[in-house]
Amino acid sequence: MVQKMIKAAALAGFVLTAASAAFATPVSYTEVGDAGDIVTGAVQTVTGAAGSAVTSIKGSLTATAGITDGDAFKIYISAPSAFSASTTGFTPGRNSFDSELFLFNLDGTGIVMNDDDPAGTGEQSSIAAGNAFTDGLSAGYYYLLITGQGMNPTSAGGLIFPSWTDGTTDPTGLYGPNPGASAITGFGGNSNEGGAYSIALSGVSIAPAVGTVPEPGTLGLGLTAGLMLLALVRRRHGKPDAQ
Ligand SMILES: [Ca+2]
Ligand SMILES: [Ca+2]
Ligand SMILES: [Ca+2]
Repeated sequence: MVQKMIKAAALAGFVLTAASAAFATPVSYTEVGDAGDIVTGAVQTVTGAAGSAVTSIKGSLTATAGITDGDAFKIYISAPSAFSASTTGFTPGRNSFDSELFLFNLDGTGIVMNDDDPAGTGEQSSIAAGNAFTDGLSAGYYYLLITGQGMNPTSAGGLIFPSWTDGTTDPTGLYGPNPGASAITGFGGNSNEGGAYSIALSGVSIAPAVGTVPEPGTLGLGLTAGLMLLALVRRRHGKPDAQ
């Protein structure tokens, strides 16, 4: 009887522990104040409960005598092959401008960018899952940058990405960094585009807390919780330990 109770209590504790991680509420992050652009101001780290999926980032690019505002967010890409970022899901009052999306390594070197959605839905931007630039990435932290069209990241090695204003580049492509490009140092040009945005995300989450799921330690935690529960039950019922 006691052994059955131990097993049941241990199982309950384990299920509770596993469930809390598996069913964490998805995070829709909202910019606090104004996020920096990697070069100027502080990049904002997307925060929430450890292990939660991050489904969107909402914020705004503000016009001040021409728009020179870029917003960068530090995101944890947990599933690189599933990673996508898109402003194409227009909702009234959001994404009603010509955006650009960029993904950077934390050292400021470029990975991929898109100006206009490759699927041809308009001037909003989309980095779709399964592209050659993000498929081979390791899970970890990256910078996601949004600008209005016309703000082009530059480096000591020149423009980091092709610019559609070169007269030959199709703005609907996905582009990796130009040969010779190095870490971002600033922007060439500014933009007349801006406003409120919502970036839909997949393959992004809040990084799991160190030492938790799915490590074997989780089992130990569940077992401990279960045994504590059992001890409580037995104390309440005043039953002596069965030997
Ligand atoms: Ca902003
Ligand atoms: Ca900004
Ligand atoms: Ca665009």
